[in-house]
Amino acid sequence: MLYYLLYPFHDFHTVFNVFKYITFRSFWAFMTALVLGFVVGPYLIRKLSALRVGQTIRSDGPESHQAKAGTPTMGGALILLTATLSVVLWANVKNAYVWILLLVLVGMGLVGFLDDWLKLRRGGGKGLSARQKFLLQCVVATAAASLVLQVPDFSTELWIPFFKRVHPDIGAWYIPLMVFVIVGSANAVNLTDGLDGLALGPILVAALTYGVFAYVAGHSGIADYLQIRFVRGGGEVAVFCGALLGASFAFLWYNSYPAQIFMGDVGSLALGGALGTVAVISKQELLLPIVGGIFVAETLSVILQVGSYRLRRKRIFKMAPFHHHLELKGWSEPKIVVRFWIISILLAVFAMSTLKTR
Ligand code: 57M
Repeated sequence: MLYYLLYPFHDFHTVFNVFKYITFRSFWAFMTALVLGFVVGPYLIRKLSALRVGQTIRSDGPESHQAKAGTPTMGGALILLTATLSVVLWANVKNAYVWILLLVLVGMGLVGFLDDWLKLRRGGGKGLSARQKFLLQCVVATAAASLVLQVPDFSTELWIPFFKRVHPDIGAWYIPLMVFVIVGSANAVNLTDGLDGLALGPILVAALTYGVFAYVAGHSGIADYLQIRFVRGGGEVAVFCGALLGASFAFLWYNSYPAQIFMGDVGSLALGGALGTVAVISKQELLLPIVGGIFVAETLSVILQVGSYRLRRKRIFKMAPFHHHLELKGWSEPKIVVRFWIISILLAVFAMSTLKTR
């Protein structure tokens, strides 16, 4: 919004030119969400505690988690609020991608909020059924995918990392692909969010990585040099990533071990869904399994565990997702979390390196 309010003044003074620059607005979107998060965070924690919006802990989890019962949850509402306000303030509000990203962030957040709220109301962790949750997520993802294909110049070519000349045009098949990526990443983050700060580390790394991808994809000169697909208007996605980064950093301040607040499904589904949407718009969705490798590994551990248990009545891990297996092997929670963050950073560095090797 500030872009439209203040950039026109550059005719009177060149200082207002800065509002044109995506790097400037991405940085201030980050700072705005960060400061808002620190200002509202403590109040929200007190409020959720007073309202007794406390996490119920399932009995079949690691024993150590029982001590977490009553931790304020649904804190993801803070991430959504601060990120959305910052995006509306600093992004180019006439850019369709910005509104599609906000649709997914808020839409997935509402699905998670409904699930969290029902768990609270019914007690004992009985939220939406898996089918209801999945269907609602697909509605949000399909709406977003359909809108992306309406954006002029959006290419339905699928760009494949490492292969510079292979980018088949998959046409309308892009819609099911986008739905798979958005719903898949939402649920992968949801599963990973099972230790204090565990999910936020990879989220921060991915938001920064995809912020860079979006910026270069939206810059025709750099996109051409790197031989990646130019996405007209794609640079604004970097402003969205900046806001997500600031909101998530501020939340991590309170979610770090020992957590004062959990994000709830309202946070994990929203962040995961938004991440998947950013990956598709910046035409780097096939790098998401690398950048979000921790999310993929955690989801795979669940699939393997459930599959093995159903087929062989035997478990592969002591418990799924994999972070619970490490807990039951005696790893401390902070050690698991920081090591997962380190792996995330290494994966992102590798993913960035593929930008040039085309
Ligand atoms: C998503 N949620 C955490 C918190 C957070 C089929 C099965 C794989 C389903 C899966 C599942 O859906 N789990 C729910 C993970 C939960 O965190 C809440 O949920 C939000 C995120 N969605 O924001 O509100 C618990 O995680 C802990 N936590 C922290 N710190 C944090 O910052 O300690 C969360 C955030 C919280 C808290 O204890 O209560 C979760 O784990 O439920 N179910 C599972 O993942 C369960 N695994 C399981 O059933 N394994 C089976 C196989 C057959 C799949 C097995 O291995 O035999 C685990 N989850 C729980 N208990 N809670 C293990 C059992």
